[in-house]
Amino acid sequence: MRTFYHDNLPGDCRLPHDSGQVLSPSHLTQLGVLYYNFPPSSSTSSAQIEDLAKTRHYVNRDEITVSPAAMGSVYEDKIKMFYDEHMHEDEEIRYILKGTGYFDVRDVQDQWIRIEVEEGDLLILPPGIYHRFTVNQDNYINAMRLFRTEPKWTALNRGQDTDANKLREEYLKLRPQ
Ligand code: KMT
Ligand code: NI
Repeated sequence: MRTFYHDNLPGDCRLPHDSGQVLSPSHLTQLGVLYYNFPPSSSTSSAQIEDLAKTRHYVNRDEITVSPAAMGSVYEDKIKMFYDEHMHEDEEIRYILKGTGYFDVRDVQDQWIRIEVEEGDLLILPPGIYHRFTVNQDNYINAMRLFRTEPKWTALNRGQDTDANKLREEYLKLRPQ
């Protein structure tokens, strides 16, 4: 995983958009973003995933592949959808099994922080944080999604409604200003 400020320049979201301003993991901790690395090739990884799932009460999981081969004609639409800024009322947990991608999250100044994820990275975004996702120019990521019995993963696109969202307000209360 590598974390840096997005350059905010126009152009395909799949480009690196690396401003050159690298950020330390503590920046993510401040925002309530948690990060682990469990290499899929390591013999201890699956037990560590089970542990985490148990502690955080994730009882279900599935797998998603974002690629033109897996998604066919809806691929470009999906890419656009994942990249619409939004929040969720539940945590968003992604364990990267293969491939690479970028999760962008808003910092306290509302600037985009880009988190480059690769195989073995596990990212937990807290409920209420504004974020978006894209693959990079390799156009391939395969990830495990963990969830509780009733996942509230509906993407709520940023607007007046989400600014007044209870989970969003709770998130802001927890986050240092
Ligand atoms: C999401 O919620 O943005 C996704 O599931 C994207 C694919 S997971 C890396
Ligand atoms: Ni999301």
